[in-house]
Amino acid sequence: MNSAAWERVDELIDKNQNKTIKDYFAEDPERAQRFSLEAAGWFLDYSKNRIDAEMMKALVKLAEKSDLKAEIEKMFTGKKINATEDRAVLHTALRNMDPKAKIKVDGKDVMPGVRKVLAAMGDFSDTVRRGVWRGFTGKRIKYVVNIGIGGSDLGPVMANLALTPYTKRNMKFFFVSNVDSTHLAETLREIKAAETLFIVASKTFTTQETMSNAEAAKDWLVQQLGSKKAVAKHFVALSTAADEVSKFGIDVKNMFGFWDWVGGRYSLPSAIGLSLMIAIGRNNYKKLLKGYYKMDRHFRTARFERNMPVILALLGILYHNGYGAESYSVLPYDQYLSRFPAYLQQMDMESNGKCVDKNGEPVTYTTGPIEWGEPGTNGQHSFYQLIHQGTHLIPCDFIGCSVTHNPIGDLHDKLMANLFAQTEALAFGKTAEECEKEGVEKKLIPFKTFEGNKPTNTLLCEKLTPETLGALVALYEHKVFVQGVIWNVYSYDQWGVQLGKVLAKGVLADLTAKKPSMKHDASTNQLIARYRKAVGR
Ligand code: G6Q
Repeated sequence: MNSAAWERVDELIDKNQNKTIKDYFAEDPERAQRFSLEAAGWFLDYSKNRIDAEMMKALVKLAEKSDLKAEIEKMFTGKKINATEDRAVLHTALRNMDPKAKIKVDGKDVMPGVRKVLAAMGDFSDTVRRGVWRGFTGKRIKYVVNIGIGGSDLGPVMANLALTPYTKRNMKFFFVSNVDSTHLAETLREIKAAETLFIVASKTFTTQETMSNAEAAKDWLVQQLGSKKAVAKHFVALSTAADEVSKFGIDVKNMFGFWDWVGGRYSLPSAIGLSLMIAIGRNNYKKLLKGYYKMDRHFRTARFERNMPVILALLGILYHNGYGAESYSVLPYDQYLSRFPAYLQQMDMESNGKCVDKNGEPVTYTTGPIEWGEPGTNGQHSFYQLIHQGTHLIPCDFIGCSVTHNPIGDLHDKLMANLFAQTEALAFGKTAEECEKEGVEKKLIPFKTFEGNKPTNTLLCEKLTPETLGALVALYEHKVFVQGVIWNVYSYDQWGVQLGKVLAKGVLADLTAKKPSMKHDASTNQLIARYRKAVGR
């Protein structure tokens, strides 16, 4: 992190240490408008933060001194910024709607390939949705089961739920990820083999969980339909690994490809989105990409002072590095966005959960905040207490949509009233004097006083649509990117995840072998022995 630029931010934190968000509002009547902006269908009000114009200037300087502008261009133009894997990072190419766009990786334009796969996905999803694609026994497809994990699961799960109003209601969509057999078993109970399409989603097509579930699903299907030939009509693959796909037994003509420059957690707008495209149709899927693209363009072109992803990133860094806030919470006041915090968890924590910088040196500051959250108003009845009155500082992003898909009486007014009221209470709190005026008993005043001064951002869109969802995902993708640039870490590798993939193999051998090696530590050996005994080995 650029130390001179950071020092200035630190100085301002010291200078304003006795000022609260309330003070800032009292000082500047224009504050709400000054610290708000619109982009790609989203309105961001970030006025309820511990900032003033001077602090924003210092934060923008930090971005500039980190060469952010050049780094953004490197990403968009296909430079190999994922250096530890020697790969470009081009999820933005997947939703580039400019028909003339050319983006080269290793001298080759990637855009024709992107457009070709998108068209093939569109044609395929049309045939499934219209009942032209039939199962082995001639029945239409009614159930779609996406088998994948991590980046090959979380995006489709989140978006399928988020866009429920746009989904084909006479079809049912399932997502099997966990290698816990319960996940697959409970799904198989809900579906009929003759009417099911399994989508095996795996970039590498070697991930233990996905391949085990896919093999088990294949056995079940063959057994249910009585022929191996049924596989061709009930299995398709989403992958970068054609060899592995055909080894598994799926014809590569039923494979939708993508490329090594699409990271798992950024892969929703690639072939990995096929289950979503079948659910919402190719036109709505295009609108989703359009939303992504709008935010991409905003991010690439807006000056940092008016750049939504940059502002969110800088505010995050202010609290994380300046105030020691270890986590932040994302609180969607929209039931359809229930899985959005979980989706963001992977995007943020897998990307910036890094402790060495780009030179391989240990970082001297903290990186990678912990992201968590639940939809409102539910969270208000559980963990908000800690945000209001606990000892941790937890900056929050509140997300709301002005128009509901499901108007019932005044429920939506109440939902939004809660959202706005929470941000108000968090910022302004309640003083002892206010409690006294309300007639609170003297001995209870310390417990009923709210310090306030808790920072929040509020993101509002008119309605949750494919387009606004795409823009929202891109907003956070770019926020994470900016933070990675400022922390000078590689945001696009994930060696910790790779380690997990290897570790379990050695233990599995000891769980199942006739003569286990038992070469582990005493605790692990004990657990293995106990398990073996319980299952009779
Ligand atoms: C994502 C991660 C990880 C990955 C899964 C599944 O960025 O790399 O979550 O998506 O491990 O990998 P496959 O798609 O190769 O099965």
